[in-house]
Amino acid sequence: MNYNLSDIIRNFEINVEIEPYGNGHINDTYIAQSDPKYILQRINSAVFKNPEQVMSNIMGVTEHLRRKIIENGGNPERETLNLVKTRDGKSYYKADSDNYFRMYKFIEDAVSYDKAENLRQFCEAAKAFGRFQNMLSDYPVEKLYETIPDFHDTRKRFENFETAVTEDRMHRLAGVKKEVDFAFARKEDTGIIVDAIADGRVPIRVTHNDTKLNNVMLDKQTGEGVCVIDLDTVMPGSLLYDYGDALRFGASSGAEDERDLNKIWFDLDLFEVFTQGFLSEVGGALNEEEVRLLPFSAKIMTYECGIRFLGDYLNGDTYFKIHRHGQNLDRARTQFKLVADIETKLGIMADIVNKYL
Ligand code: ADP
Ligand code: GN1
Ligand code: MG
Repeated sequence: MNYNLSDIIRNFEINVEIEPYGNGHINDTYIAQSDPKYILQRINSAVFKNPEQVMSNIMGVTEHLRRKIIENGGNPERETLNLVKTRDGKSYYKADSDNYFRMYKFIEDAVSYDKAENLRQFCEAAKAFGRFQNMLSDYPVEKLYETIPDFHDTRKRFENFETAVTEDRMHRLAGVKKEVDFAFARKEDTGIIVDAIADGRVPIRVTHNDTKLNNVMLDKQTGEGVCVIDLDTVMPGSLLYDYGDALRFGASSGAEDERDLNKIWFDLDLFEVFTQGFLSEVGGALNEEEVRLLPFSAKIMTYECGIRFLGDYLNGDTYFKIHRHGQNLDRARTQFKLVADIETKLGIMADIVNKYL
C-alpha cells in the first residue's frame, strides 16, 4: 500500500480510524467508524482503467435513482448510494494516477449476504435488482461510459481464455486439463447472447452487470431489499446479464470457492424465488427472445465467470483478489459444476419462468 489512509480521509473532511471492510474481489473497501459511518473505497485502477468515467456514470445514475426514489415516496438516503464530496467539491479524491478514492454514506441497519440464509432473502434481493433495472429503464444509455469494454461479451471472454491457455504463463495448464476441456466443449455457446444483441433480437438496456447477492443490501429488521450497491459496472447491457449473473452466485448451493464439489449444485427453489421476485419488479418489458433466453442466461453467465476465474488462475491471479493459493481454480471448478448441473435442468427452468410471466 503506497498511500496513507489517514491522509486520504482528511480530504473528505473526516478524521477517524478506518478499517478494511467487505468481501469484494475488486476494490479496496474500508469503513470509517465515525458517527455517522462512511465507506471509503479505493477504485481498482488496474480493472477500471478510467476511474473518472466510472465516477461520471455513478454520479449520473445515483442522481437519477434519487429522483425516482423521491417520486415513489422512498428514502433516497438509504435506497441509493450517496457519494460524499471531497473538500474541494469533487466526487472522488485522486491521490496519484493509480490511487482514486471515493466515499459513500454508510447504509445503516442493512446487511449484504454472501449466501442467502433462506428463500425469502433471495427473493428480496431479486426484487431489488428488478426495481433497480426498472428505475433505470428511462436513463439515457448513451450517457454511460463503458467502464470495462466488452464486459459480458462471452465470445471475447473465451478468446482471452484461449490466450491464457496458449500462453500458460505460470505452467499451471497440466493441472487443469479437465477444466479446460470442459470450457472448450462449450465454445459454441459463447456467441448466443452476443449475436442476439447484435441482431437486435435482444435490446440494450441500462444494466448493473455485477448482480452478486453481496451487491445488494437487505434491511436488518424487515428483510426487504434496501439498496443495490457496487455500481462500477453499470453500463449498457442486457437484462439477461443481470438475471443470469445473480443466479450464478445466489442460486448455488454453496460458496463460490467451495472445494468440496459434492456440496455444489444449482438450487431450483432458489432459482424459482429469484425468477418470481425479479419478474415481479422489472416491469412487463421483456420481449419474447429475452424470455426464451432467461434459463440459458444463468448457464452462460456462470460459464463466463468460470472461464474468467480459470483464465486468471492460468495468468497468475492478477485480476480477482485471492486469499489462498488455488482459490481462483476452486472458483472456476464450482462454476463448471454449476454449468453441468444447469444443463440438466434447463427444461424445468423454462417451465418455472413461464409460471411467472
Ligand atoms: P467490490 O467492488 O470490491 O465488490 P463493493 O462496493 O461491493 O466492493 O463493497 C464491498 C462490501 O462493502 C459490500 O458487499 C457491502 O457489504 C459493503 N458496502 C459497500 N458500500 C456500502 C455502503 N454504502 N453502506 C454499507 N455497506 C457498504
Ligand atoms: C467481481 O467486485 P465484485 O466482487 O462484486 C467481478 C464480477 C464477477 C465477480 C465474481 C468488476 O465482482 O464481474 O462476476 O467478481 N467484478 C468485476 O464473484 O470484474
Ligand atoms: Mg461487490
